[in-house]
Amino acid sequence: MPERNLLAEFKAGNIRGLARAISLVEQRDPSVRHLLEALANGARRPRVLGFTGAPGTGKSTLVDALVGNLRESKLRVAVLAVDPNSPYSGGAILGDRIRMQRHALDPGVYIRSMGARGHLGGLSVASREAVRLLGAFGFDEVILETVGVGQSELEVAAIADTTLVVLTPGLGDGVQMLKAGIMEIADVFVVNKADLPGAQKTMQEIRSMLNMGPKLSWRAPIVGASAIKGEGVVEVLAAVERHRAHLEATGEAAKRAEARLKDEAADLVAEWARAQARRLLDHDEAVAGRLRRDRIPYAAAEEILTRAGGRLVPEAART
Ligand SMILES: Nc1nc2c(ncn2[C@@H]2O[C@H](COP(=O)(O)OP(=O)(O)OP(=O)(O)O)[C@@H](O)[C@H]2O)c(=O)[nH]1
Ligand SMILES: [Mg+2]
Repeated sequence: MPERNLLAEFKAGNIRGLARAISLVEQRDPSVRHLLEALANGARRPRVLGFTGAPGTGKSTLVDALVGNLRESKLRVAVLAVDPNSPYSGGAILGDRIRMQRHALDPGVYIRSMGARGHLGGLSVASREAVRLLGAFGFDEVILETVGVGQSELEVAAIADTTLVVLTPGLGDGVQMLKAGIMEIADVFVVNKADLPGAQKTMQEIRSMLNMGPKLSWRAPIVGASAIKGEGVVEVLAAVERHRAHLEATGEAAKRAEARLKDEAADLVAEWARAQARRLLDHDEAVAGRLRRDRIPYAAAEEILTRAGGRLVPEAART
């Protein structure tokens, strides 16, 4: 049984086992479930930092600097660069999106890219499972980097404990440069490339926007940084620590953990149900025939759910 070998490799701390497991997650291989269940006992959830922002704002450069900093505190760090524009990558490094090669030889650092295109759950289901695997493998911190396109920021925010939105000076006309929904998901704003002109103005604009918004118990700090010069990195980490302390102190951490688990369960149901629906629609004459006759999907959809009878797990997962 391949997954039993995988479990052994995993428990032995073999990084190739981890890489293989994440590839299975990417491919949505049902056997991963057994591995995750076997590893669940006593596994700690790592702390998850989400980095999002427009292309080229310097997320990877910043993450690279942060990793260096976290390593000085002896924390084991995994970086998951999720690219919503790429098809599932099978672990290949996506072009030059990952600028963290200097950590390549450090066994306390694991860097991995994942494509999310062509997967119906977006980046959510697979990234959550990858986070679980990384935690079970012993990483203390998982950094999730994703380009802010489509729904990806919201998806990152749903997975991360702390979400950092990375902006740069002069990206556009102030208020307009912030996509709808960003104010709500940002736990920390980073204005990177502060070595370029206009950083103060951008920070001021974000501040005004925050002032216009509702009063929240956590006011997202705005940190200026120049990742390329290594400036502001300590301040970014300090803001993250303050946010974490706030989550703990207010009981928000536990609430978010529960909400995340619910999201995860609901997303799995959706994924399994969709797979089951496709299978029946494509291969089951009764269901397909009903759809052809009705010319409207409701009764067929209901029949699929009834037929599933609580067994939506893909066939292969039951072996
Ligand atoms: N001037 C300046 N340039 C920077 C800074 N940080 C990053 N850059 C440059 O900005 C470009 C993009 O950096 P990345 O770190 O790849 O940006 P990214 O946000 O990860 O990019 P994507 O993953 O493609 O969205 C590179 O040429 C970096 O050298 C900075 O603090 N100042
Ligand atoms: Mg990048």
